[in-house]
Amino acid sequence: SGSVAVAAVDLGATSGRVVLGRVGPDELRIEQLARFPNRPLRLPSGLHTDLGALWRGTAEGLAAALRIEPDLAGIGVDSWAVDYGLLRGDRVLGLPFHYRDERTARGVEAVHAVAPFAELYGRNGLQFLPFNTLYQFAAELGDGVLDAAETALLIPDLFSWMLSGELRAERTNASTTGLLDVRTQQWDRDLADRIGIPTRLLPELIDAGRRIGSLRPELLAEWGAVDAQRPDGGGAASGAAALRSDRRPVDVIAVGSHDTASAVLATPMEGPAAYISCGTWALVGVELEHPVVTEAAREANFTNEAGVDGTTRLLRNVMGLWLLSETVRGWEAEDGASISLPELLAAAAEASERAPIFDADDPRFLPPGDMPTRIAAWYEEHGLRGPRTRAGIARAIVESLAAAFAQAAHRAAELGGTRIEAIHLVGGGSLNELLCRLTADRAGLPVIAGPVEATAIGNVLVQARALGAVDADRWALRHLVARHETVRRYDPR
Ligand code: LRH
Repeated sequence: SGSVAVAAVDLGATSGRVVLGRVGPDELRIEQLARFPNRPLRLPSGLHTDLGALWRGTAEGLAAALRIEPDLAGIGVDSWAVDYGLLRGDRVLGLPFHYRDERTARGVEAVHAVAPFAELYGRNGLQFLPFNTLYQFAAELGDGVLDAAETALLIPDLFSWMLSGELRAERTNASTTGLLDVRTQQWDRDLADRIGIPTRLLPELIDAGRRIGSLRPELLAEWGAVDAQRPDGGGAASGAAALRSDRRPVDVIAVGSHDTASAVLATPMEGPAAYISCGTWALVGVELEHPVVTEAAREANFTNEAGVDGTTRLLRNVMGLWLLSETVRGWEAEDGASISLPELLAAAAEASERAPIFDADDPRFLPPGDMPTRIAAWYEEHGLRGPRTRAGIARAIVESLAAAFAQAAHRAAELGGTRIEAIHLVGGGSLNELLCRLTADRAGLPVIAGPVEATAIGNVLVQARALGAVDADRWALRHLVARHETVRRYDPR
């Protein structure tokens, strides 16, 4: 049929998943095979990512993929941006830091002392976010660990290496480090040198759609891919799927490894539109052919991230569902019982208590911890009466997010010199009806919500195209998404 089966490993801020995708010229089917929590670890050194838990979940998901689809042709990995693991030879040096770890403040100071933000923006085109990789590196300078490392790999590159043994830096995610030149799309070694970041840490760059390597044979063997012909294979006896000894290797393929790059690729835009990729973060912007590195864009703190196929995402990070999830997490701890999000949102939709909106992007909301208290403090400092009830607080959060979304979408269009007729909202946030409705109302534009799994779909599509199962530019890929996924439209009132 010309269709191909591939597995997407999609690691998000709160959970990771492995998705099996089947793609052909008129086929796009995805099936979630594994979902596992991603919970940061608070250690003496700070906040870290639980690499072991993510690898175990990935391994179990990929083993399931190989069981269901012995002809699995490709694996692609995407995740949140900016974070990295350090390698010396084939050893991972400790657990990656989590970008919400507050050590980065040190790094910001150190970097800006050498290269002020205005200069950085001219070189890397990135909005200021205190956790951009270059600040994280700078915060680690002097504690000896970077000195011991030979290579730094962003999280998806780290997983691709664990899968294939190959060291590469996929470009869309490399563009979030602050060390990629926004014009040449090459490492800015000169900048790294000036900050004191060893340039040997920066691996060879690779574009989405290129093959990284093959799945290591020992993993293929371990994940149930037993050769039934071999007497010790035990394929039939153990019930494991038997793989032919002439089995083609499984390709590990570079996808838009920055989750936002994959999500935007699979956003079913068909005309002039803005997108909001809304999960823990909300990334609000427009897709362009070229970066916009102007003073206006810098002052509005808009970023130019690299997209699949050489595109630019001119966007802003808005705090996203983090505000809500961290609030709920606090209440749950207080109650010692879990809270139903749909019920909370229903109460928020009906809430009689209406507070003014607050600045969802205030940096105080970045670290984990007591969110309602921080929100209350914001209102107090601004001489405003904040919400008191839980429904009222949830309403204020959603209302404030919607306002920030609407503003960022219009601003992106203005800065990018494009028109927008609709806003596409993809990711987990697309299930939040109140958020979609309020965004449409505030923006005065229709919001088209879905697909929820845009990131995994974007991952799968790039692999399928690399393997020759579809021959399509990004608009044709989006059209495939539009034909096979259902979306929901919210018209502004
Ligand atoms: C969204 C995301 C975002 C980054 C943040 C660290 O998951 O990749 O684009 O800014 O995580």
